[in-house]
Amino acid sequence: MSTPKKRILSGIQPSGSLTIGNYLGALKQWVARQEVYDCFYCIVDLHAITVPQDPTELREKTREVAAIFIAAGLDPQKAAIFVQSHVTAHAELGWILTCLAPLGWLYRMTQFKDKSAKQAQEESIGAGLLNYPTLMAADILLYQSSAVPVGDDQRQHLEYTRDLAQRFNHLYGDTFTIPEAMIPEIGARIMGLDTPLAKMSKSEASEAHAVFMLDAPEVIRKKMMRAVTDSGRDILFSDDPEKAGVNNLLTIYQAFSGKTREAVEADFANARGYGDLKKAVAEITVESLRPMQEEYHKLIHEPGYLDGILRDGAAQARAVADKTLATVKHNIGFLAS
Ligand code: AQP
Repeated sequence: MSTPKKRILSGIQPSGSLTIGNYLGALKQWVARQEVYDCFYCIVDLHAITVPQDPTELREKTREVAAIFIAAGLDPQKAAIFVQSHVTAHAELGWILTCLAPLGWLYRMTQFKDKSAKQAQEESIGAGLLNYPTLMAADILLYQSSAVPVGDDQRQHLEYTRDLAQRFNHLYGDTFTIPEAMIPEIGARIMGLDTPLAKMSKSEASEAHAVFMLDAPEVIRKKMMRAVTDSGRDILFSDDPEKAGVNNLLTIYQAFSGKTREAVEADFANARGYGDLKKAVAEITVESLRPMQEEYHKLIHEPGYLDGILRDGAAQARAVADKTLATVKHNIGFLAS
């Protein structure tokens, strides 16, 4: 008898255009995992509204992200691809877990500190921003996921999810699978091109900050050539904060090429300076994104096809999520409807 596949879940916010950070840290490994795991991948629109979003743009971005998922290689036959708000169990379990979540745990979250610091006034910080990790815990726990493929920035939220699940299981009996973080060895934290000590983020305003998956080749080249480096010449991997820019470029090159660190450094042993490095990173990025961009530009003109995938994905997701939610409701003492 064959053992059932382990389940994984992950999501990306439609809060802007996807960056190569989102691709290398998350999407690329999602594609690789779909052969081996029972996969649920969602576009987390409920998370996106934790900071202000324009309604028209949010709708467009949600479809754009769906098209990028498919263009990058996610296969709706192998993975359930859906929009978070289409499965109401996420919001319901999110509320139930909110009632269990200690405020102290939430105030400690780095993402909350970073994102709330960017809001001009305290009154404009939504409570949703503070509660973000609780909704993320609900996303993961609804599917009884054993692992969550994410970038390094989500490590703390994963720890929080595990703590909250253990708290629930302790209070109400074994209900949730305790999930593990699944962080890629290479590309788990791509840094901003203009701020190599901060992670690349899709909602950062500066044009020099991120390479987007849909950027045209000339735009990618321009951004890479402007990337912040240092006054040295050594093209080697390094943990020295001074060398963070060069390290980031080498990491991008390594993640796209699939080469070892030694092979990457060997590729640049005879380079005449950082200009050669930047050119090579730009070219490998352009060539790696090219097939995905071509596929994307076909798919985005087929909204009916994309919406069909999202509808089917939501139905598959509901079948699993509603079952967990029913158990949760029973265990905490809600009267059955
Ligand atoms: N720079 C990054 N390097 C590696 N992985 C990254 N991820 C995000 N940025 C990097 C991973 O992408 C997945 C989806 O992230 P998200 O959309 O939920 O939000 P985020 O982590 O907050 O990403 P952004 O791009 O910074 O979005 P905004 O600016 O809207 O907040 C996650 O697995 C994440 O680890």
